[in-house]
Amino acid sequence: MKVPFGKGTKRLIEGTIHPGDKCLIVEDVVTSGSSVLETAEVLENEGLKITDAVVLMDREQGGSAMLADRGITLHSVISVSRLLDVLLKAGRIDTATFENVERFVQENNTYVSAKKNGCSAPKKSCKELSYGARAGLSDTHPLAARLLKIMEEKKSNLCVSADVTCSEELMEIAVTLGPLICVLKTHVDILQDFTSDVASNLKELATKHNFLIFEDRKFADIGNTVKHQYEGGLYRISSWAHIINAHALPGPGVLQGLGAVGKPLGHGCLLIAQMSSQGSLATGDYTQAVVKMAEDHSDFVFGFISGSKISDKPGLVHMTPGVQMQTGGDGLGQQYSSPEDVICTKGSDIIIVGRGILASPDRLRAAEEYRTAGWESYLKRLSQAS
Ligand code: S5P
Repeated sequence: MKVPFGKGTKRLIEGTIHPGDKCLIVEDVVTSGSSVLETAEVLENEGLKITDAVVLMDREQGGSAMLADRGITLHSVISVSRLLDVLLKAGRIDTATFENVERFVQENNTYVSAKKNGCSAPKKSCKELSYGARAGLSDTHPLAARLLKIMEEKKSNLCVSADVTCSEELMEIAVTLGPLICVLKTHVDILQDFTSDVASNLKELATKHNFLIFEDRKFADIGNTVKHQYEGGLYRISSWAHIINAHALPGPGVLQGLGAVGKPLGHGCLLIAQMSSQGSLATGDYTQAVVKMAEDHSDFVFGFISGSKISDKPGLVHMTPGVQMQTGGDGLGQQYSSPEDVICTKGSDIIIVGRGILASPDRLRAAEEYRTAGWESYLKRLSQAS
């Protein structure tokens, strides 16, 4: 369609045209959608109406959203994420290949819908907002705003994962590393000696050193059960944790149950959209469905546990576990990426570091190294975007 044919009438479009007729565009592959759009413009100049296009493969790099904003619905036989899912399930590609291609697709999405994001420019020219600027946006959840402000004030996008089994050690971590971190993540159910004093001491230290407490409970049950698990039992999590997380697997009921307890207290929830462990099933269509669930429950969900940035909404916070200076694994399925890769390349906001710091003979020094690495990667990302 781009140049006149060498044969026949040498016109761009051959045959009889009745202005006002509908015309369907058929294409093999759509990436940015520009080729379909160019074709549509030529046809529309001849008086034809274009409302739909059929494509064999949607590479999901912004074409569908761009065409939708221009009134053309794209129908694809298969999408790249569906293809990846099928290949992974059939054992034709491994998890690393799956994740590399998925990341490539996300990072090379060329379009941000004007309707969804209030920005009609191609994604790459949209300005990257600072943590502080995102804190001030009107649709940022108050807890996300508080967290983003802490990050800006303390120049820290480091969350320490305090996976220890003794409460004295937990307190020592909070006292020593508190000034360097934006979030302290706990697994309270691995403590051998939990008492309510642990919770109240943690709360005091969080106020003193200006960090938030995140209980990594990974709720994943029906609404009524998670409501009890969050509010009651031995740990009374809702009385001391600012942040919790949940799997989206049970459906929105899990958020209704948790929200009934957490919302009146001003707490917030992260949805687990991807996991750092090898062979995780939280990929592709599942991850996309989690993003939608988060966006539909923005009065309680303020972000994600994910390997990379998966939503363009600047009010949502992305927290990434599986971080160490040395990439590799732990022999039990954990997979590590570096702070620079997570923050700068994958566009996440917060690094979650456990054994990278806890296993060091000098935890304070290690935490400072991770804080610096995370913060410098964030500054690099900002400077690359401007
Ligand atoms: O996908 C995930 C999600 C989480 S919250 N992968 C994870 O590793 N985590 C948690 O992050 C995990 O439960 C642990 O508390 C921490 C990672 O610890 P590390 O020692 O491997 O850094």
